[in-house]
Amino acid sequence: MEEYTREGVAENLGTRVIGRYIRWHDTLSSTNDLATSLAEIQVPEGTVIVAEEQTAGRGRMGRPWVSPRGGIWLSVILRPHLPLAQVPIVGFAASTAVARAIRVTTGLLARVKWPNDVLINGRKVAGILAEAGPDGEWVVVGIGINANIAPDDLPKGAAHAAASLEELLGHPVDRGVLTKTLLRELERSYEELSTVGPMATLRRWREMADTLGRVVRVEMPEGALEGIACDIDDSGALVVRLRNGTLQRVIAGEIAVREVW
Ligand code: BT5
Repeated sequence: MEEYTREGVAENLGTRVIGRYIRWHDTLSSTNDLATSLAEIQVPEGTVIVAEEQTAGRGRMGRPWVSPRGGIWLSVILRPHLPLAQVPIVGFAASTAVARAIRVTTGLLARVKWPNDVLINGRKVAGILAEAGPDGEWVVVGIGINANIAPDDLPKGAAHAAASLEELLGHPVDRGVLTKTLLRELERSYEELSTVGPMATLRRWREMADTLGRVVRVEMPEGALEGIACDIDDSGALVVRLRNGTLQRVIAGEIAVREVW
């Protein structure tokens, strides 16, 4: 087992940018809180903040993220030189990196769900919270992976049943190895986005997508709709084909898969 410590993760990491500085904390309110304040004071790109546990972990739209000991809770500070409209693609690059790292480390078939969830057999094992500064000058990518967490310590009644990798594997996952693999995969995804561009990122995301081609119900701030999730467009919006054939772009919302119309 690789030790799950700052030194263990930093040793032979081999990345150029992601993880060149790693800050390790026992307890934080939220790694995204610390990372966003550090991003504002010009801390170098690629700095990673890890916490063994979070007391106020956050999801999207102010939702709580349950983060007890045993999980992987970290944030990465990025300074992407991307047009503002392409900043959301960073979240897609991150979710494909998380899914790949889980696949490589555990052999479990992790898939991505719009916008940035990671599911295994329809159960949520990881979530990503990307928060951008003014003009997209910095982006903090917060990643939560339910690594070694007992089922009783995960939330019940969530939109997607939560699961931990330990529960799905039947044994604990090596968090040191998984975190190293994750940082390497993130570097690869981020470099591809920065050099090749968003189309390459979105192509990878589509290959690992859980929801495309299925009937979904979308809950949005302005109401709900149902249709077939047919694609994501260049800006990362979900394209839904309604029953009458119209295509509708969804920028923010929750999707749930339905078996039938
Ligand atoms: C997310 O939000 O999925 C983004 C989660 C990001 C967490 C990381 S941990 C490191 C960094 N620091 C932070 O404070 N956050 C990031 P969303 O799609 O809004 O999902 C939130 C919903 O998932 C909640 O309303 C619950 O229903 C459910 N949930 C909460 N904790 C969970 C967990 N540990 N596993 C699975 N589902 C969970």
